[in-house]
Amino acid sequence: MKLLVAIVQDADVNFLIDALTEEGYRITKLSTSGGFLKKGNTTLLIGVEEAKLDDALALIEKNCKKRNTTTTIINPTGESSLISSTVPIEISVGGATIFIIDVERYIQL
Ligand code: 2BA
Repeated sequence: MKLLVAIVQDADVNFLIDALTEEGYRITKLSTSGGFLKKGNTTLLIGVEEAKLDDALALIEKNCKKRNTTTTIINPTGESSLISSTVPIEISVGGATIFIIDVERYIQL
């Protein structure tokens, strides 16, 4: 068995959970925040049999979209204007960041 730790955008999570549960996957949903943007996102824990791993990854890929957003960072040139020493940057977030971990044992008591 594998444990997928999937970090997804809040905008995608309900569609993704519906798609996964319809196919019989079991999920734990955690409310999390990204360290860079410091905005909410969602982390899903999904235990899957190895034979179903590729199907689960395909569902995540299908339901999680890339989106562009703008944030500000400290001006890397060190030049500060009178108005602000931060500069806007555009970044692409998602579809999903996924860690795939070997599960040593899976027990339900
Ligand atoms: P955040 O840390 O809020 O990052 C949001 C997006 O900001 C990232 O999208 C990436 O495009 C950009 N970004 C992150 N760190 C950056 C940096 N040091 N410099 C420039 N741009 C940066 P994604 O890569 O799609 O990541 C989305 C979320 O997935 C992240 O939210 C974080 O919560 C999680 N994540 C991504 N990679 C991770 C990792 N290696 N370990 C733990 N969590 C990770």
